[in-house]
Amino acid sequence: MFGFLKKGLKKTIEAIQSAEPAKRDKITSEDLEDLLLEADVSYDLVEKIIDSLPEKINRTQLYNTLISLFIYRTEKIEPDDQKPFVELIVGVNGAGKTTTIAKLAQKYKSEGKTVLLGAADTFRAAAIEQLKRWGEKLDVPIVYTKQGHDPSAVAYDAISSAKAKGLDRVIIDTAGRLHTQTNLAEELKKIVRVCSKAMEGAPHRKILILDGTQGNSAINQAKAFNEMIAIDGIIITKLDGTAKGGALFSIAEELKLPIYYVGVGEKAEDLIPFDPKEFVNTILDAIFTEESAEVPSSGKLHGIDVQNLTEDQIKKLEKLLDTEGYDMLSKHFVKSRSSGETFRLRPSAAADSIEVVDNGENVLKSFRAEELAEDG
Ligand SMILES: Nc1nc2c(ncn2[C@@H]2O[C@H](COP(=O)(O)OP(=O)(O)OP(=O)(O)O)[C@@H](O)[C@H]2O)c(=O)[nH]1
Ligand SMILES: [Mg+2]
Repeated sequence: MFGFLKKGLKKTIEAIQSAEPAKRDKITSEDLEDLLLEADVSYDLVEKIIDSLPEKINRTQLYNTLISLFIYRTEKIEPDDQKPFVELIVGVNGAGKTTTIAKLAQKYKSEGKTVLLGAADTFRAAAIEQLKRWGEKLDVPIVYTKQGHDPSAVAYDAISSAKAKGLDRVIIDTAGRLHTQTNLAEELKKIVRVCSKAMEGAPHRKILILDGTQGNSAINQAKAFNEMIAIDGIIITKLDGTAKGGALFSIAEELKLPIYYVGVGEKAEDLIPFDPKEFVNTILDAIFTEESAEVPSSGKLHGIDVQNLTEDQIKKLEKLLDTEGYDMLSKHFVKSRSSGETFRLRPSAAADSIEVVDNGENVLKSFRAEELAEDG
């Protein structure tokens, strides 16, 4: 698996290296700004990153800043609790939904799970055919109907069939485009409702597929889908075909949703679990001479996973920061109300706290982890 992501990020790495060809042990904030923009990190985020770092930045400092962008809340979902575990796949047309479904099916099969596909993209006949071909190729059963028929009925039948057969997983394909956006929203909401009628709690995971070649412009699209049906997580496709890999930073920070996998090719095996550490280190390898950075511990402080704060803990942190004169800009950055400066939030396992640090890595304020405890 190692090196897989590096291959998928080839074009992004080339873009970074074309902006800043020479590797070094420290990078100036000006050069960093150029290469982040080149990799399609959004302008707003680049500004925040630069403001929170010193003039000359080493690998550890940049690692800490970039990794913190992936502190999103991930609901713990235990697929094996539910049988079948139902996943609904949504996204605009051409994003890579059907291909990703094939990749997921292949992955689950290789883990010894039984899988059934639901062809609820009944908008185009070709869509049903495409999923059927994948089903045959991967030897996975598929529930489908004729073009133009009710997609919700397909979802219902797929779940019922998997229940009757005692299968482990159901993956449901949907249409990316209907006649209008309102039609699409209504259709998706209906599919979700009908899934829960077929099985309580279904769909267990609503996954949005984003086309990686769209970079940052995929963010608004994602927000629209999130408003329609509350997405659980994201898969980003076609990372192999784009220099815009840096957009993953802005996507993670803007949407506050986990990225489950990334697609790095057209074949069924070209899907890799997204590991923020590997992602950040792959980018940093293109910039710094230093081989690896000191990695901050992501251990649990007082039972609080500082890399993965709950909404409740974030609210508490926000209140504490407010009392101290800071406004929380996101889960990773704060702004001082008195000076207007932007600072970074840093989890510190050593100090058992979450710290506000300036661009010289000086700790301005520190909040003990226990202050964020659920009923503390
Ligand atoms: N290079 C590359 N191509 C991909 C990847 N994922 C999907 N594709 C290609 O993108 C194109 C569109 O993929 P589909 O899976 O048909 O997309 P879709 O979202 O189902 O599209 P509609 O059914 O039209 O809504 C196909 O040519 C895929 O082979 C990827 O990770 N890398
Ligand atoms: Mg499709």
